[in-house]
Amino acid sequence: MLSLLVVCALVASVLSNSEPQREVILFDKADGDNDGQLSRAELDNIFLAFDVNHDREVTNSEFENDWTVLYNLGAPLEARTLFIKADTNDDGHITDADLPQIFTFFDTNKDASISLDEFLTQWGELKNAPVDSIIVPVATTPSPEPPTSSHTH
Ligand SMILES: [Ca+2]
Ligand SMILES: [Ca+2]
Ligand SMILES: [Ca+2]
Repeated sequence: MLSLLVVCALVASVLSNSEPQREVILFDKADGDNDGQLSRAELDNIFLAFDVNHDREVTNSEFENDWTVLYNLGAPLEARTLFIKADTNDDGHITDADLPQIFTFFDTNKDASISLDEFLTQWGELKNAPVDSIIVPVATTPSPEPPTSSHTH
């Protein structure tokens, strides 16, 4: 009951601030146990929330669509920038393989949890980096071979 009161007080204090930043909202959503820190699992949830078909792979289009439409977090360009950076091994998907590096990126003081300060600072770094400094991998979507139909009537 006491912890519930604390949570209510926290929520009230957040709400009383004028227009909390989107990043703060995102952080609060991800902080499942409301301790003001993101654990590895909690950070993972941010990214896996974009995995609409639950195959534990987030594609660029899933990310961009969810970013702009579902969660209304910002512009498509911003989504693309974040995606390219979050895809640390440049294989075109955000998967479990990328998450340790993402966590390391945010946890600047290496105490195995991400504070709101760390999150906001590093998030700003991600967003403000010029996009054209990022090498965009060429999309290698294989064009489906037309079926060789042995069409005899
Ligand atoms: Ca937490
Ligand atoms: Ca990847
Ligand atoms: Ca930390």
